[in-house]
Amino acid sequence: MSTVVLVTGGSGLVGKAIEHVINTEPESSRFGKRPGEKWVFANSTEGDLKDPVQTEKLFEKYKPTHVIHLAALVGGLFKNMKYKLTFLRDNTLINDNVLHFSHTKNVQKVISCLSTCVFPDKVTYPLDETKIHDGPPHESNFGYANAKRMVDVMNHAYKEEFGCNFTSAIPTNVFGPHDNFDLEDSHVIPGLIHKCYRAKQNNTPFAVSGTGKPLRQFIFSYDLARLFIWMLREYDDVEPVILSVGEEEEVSIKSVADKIVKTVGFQGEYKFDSTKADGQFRKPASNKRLLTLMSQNKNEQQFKFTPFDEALEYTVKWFVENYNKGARIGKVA
Ligand code: NAP
Ligand code: GFB
Repeated sequence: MSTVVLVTGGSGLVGKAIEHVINTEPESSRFGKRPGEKWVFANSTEGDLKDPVQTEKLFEKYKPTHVIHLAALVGGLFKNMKYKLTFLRDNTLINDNVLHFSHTKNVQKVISCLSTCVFPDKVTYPLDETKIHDGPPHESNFGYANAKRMVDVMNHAYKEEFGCNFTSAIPTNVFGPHDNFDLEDSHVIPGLIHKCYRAKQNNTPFAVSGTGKPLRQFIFSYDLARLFIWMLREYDDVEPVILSVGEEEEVSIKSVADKIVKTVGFQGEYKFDSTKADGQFRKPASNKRLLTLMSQNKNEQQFKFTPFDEALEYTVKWFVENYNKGARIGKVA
């Protein structure tokens, strides 16, 4: 039987990265396409996954054997703070429909995408896969985080009642080409790249939201894409896997902003707007389980993450080259 991999959310940051990797890695290599395999990258124009009728039609159209489920209402700290119910409801509906039709249409395997913000706010660090349900998530994104947490609960319930092979991946903050570079609603790296670029163009100050003190771990979207493909090929357990760089790679927002200033080549006034929220102070996650699992395959080399500075330079270059050619820059005054 042939393999059809349906990637929901295929037009987004992570979906585009998986498409890039699957089309550029050597065929049949660890992260490359396999013979006879068909990959489908669906976006919302193919069907609104909040709607069960449209979701069922998508599954009937492509008859996927495997699903990488990325589609979600996504946004940075400020969008999450503004639309808590919408994040909760839209993502709950999307996830319920995708898992329900994956089950009823006999999909062999589903990997759904969570986020390290699903973890409790008050918890011992580093985060690991055992701690997801140990307390409430940070209040800034409790709508999104609770909807995403429920995927792990559903995965276990689908396994226990129906024997489904559903699991989840938990990435840290992601960045790369095809990100959402909107000035208000985006995540910090694409938001600051766009703000810094505009400050340079317009000779205006570059304002970073918050104090710059919070810490984050960032993963380059192409690295994350490889890890999703690894999970699809080599991981068959319901328990989630954190997909992250090492704990020692945690960086402050200020240091990220400094690097963006340097990479964009901005030389004007640069300031922090501490009237704006900082969000969760930190959420360092351990990638120990990921590296242990990946190293079980003795035929393959150890996974190498792209150095942060290199990935940031690549992303800034992509943004500048695509600014007038379809990059998601949102509304610009
Ligand atoms: P993104 O760039 O905003 O892309 C979202 C994707 O979901 C798009 O393809 C979008 O389609 C699709 N989508 C949204 N609502 C939909 C709906 N109702 N029906 C069908 N498709 C819908 O997001 P991303 O950053 O790639 O995120 C991918 C996954 O990674 C998400 O599950 C997210 O929660 C997770 N994640 C992201 C980050 C991060 O830092 N970005 C961190 C951790 C986890 P259209 O293009 O047609 O709107
Ligand atoms: O990427 P971000 O929004 O995600 O980063 P979170 C927020 C941090 O960057 C805060 C600072 O400390 C902000 O004060 N920051 C500085 C900015 N300038 C900006 C800017 O221009 N835009 C943004 N967005 N932040 C999101 C969650 O949290 O991370 C989501 O809300 C999701 O649910 C995602 O899980 C991965 O790490 O704070």
